[in-house]
Amino acid sequence: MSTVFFATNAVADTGKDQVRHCVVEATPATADKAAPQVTNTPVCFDSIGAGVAHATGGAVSAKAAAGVDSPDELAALIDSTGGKAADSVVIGIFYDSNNFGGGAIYTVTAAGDCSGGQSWVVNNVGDAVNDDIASGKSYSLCSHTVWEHAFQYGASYGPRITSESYGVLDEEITSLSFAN
Ligand SMILES: [Ca+2]
Repeated sequence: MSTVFFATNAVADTGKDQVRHCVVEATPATADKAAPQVTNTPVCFDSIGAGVAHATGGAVSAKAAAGVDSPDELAALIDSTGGKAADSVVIGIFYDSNNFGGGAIYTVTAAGDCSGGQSWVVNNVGDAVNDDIASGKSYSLCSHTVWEHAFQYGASYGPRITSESYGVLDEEITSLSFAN
């Protein structure tokens, strides 16, 4: 299992309920699963605002995002940046419950969007949100597929641009993939 590291100002996780939002940088998908795989470690925060500020490289300030508590507000904030961050784009936002409820708990960024056949993976979502995600939206020309196990193994659901539920994979999701 991977270790989750906490950024300065973040409150240490004492249980899944404590973490409000984790952010991870997706890695380029590789055609050969036997090739060496990179698993980026999520950075977790105790508020959506801090997480969104980190995810957008400051394009959305923590102050602007601090009061955001609904998916619509969060999406509007991300849209206001055109999906842009300092050196990456937001390609996915995931929620604790079905129908984008229960709070946005996970943001995925990448070095670019899903145009031109570019695809991205999160090989392991990390301990803080493992088997916890239950709905999600993708951005930046991406659709997303969710997977039961790490490294895109096991059962899958998708691709979907937006998914209010993942059926039997709700709260079973351990890895993600993104493509146009
Ligand atoms: Ca799983």
